[in-house]
Amino acid sequence: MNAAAFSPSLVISAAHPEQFPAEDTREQSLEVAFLGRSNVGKSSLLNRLAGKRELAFTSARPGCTQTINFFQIEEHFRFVDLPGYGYARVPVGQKDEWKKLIEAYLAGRRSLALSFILLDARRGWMEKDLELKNWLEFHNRRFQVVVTKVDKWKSNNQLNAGMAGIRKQAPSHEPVPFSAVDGRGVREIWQIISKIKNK
Ligand SMILES: Nc1nc2c(ncn2[C@@H]2O[C@H](COP(=O)(O)OP(=O)(O)OP(=O)(O)O)[C@@H](O)[C@H]2O)c(=O)[nH]1
Ligand SMILES: [Mg+2]
Repeated sequence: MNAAAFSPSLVISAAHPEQFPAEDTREQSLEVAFLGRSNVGKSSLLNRLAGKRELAFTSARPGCTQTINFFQIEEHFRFVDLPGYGYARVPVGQKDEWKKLIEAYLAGRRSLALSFILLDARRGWMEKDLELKNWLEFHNRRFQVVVTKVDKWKSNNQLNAGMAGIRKQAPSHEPVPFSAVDGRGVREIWQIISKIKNK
């Protein structure tokens, strides 16, 4: 089928691993996941890349995405929006549920080809982000670091200093600066995705 015939759409909002869409073992089915702290801008990045403003729900209130949402982007290619971590106001029991759900996805999903770890420009690497990075490395999962909300840096000097600070904390992972407000970084991020798609 012609990829152009596709309009990005929600496949399912999964609250339990049994609800994850079946993995197609015949076709080369690929998934790209968006990971990071609550409110970092995962759903906004996904929408920008998909070119559809309200595909995934976004909110100024942290804890907006509470399920794992699978979006079909092309015939054998999906974006996967996950709940954020590190949101203090979620009840402890709920936090454990999310952690189990996210880990079930990240550990077991064969079609997961690439994850984005998102860092807020104003915060950089935080403890939970480093934990996630170590976890992905341990499980041999490919990932790319994206710094979100770089429009909050008002000058090139601020941008350069901010990016340098983030680079210093994890020198082996070159981050891509991104803004959902002005679209900076979209092309670079699509280039990274294209590499895994065309492999
Ligand atoms: N200035 C600015 N604001 C952004 C950017 N990206 C997201 N936001 C805002 O940040 C808030 C959170 O964005 P979401 O995309 O919902 O964040 P999320 O990581 O999906 O959050 P959870 O689903 O709660 O984990 C919203 O108010 C967005 O409008 C950006 O690049 N720049
Ligand atoms: Mg979200």
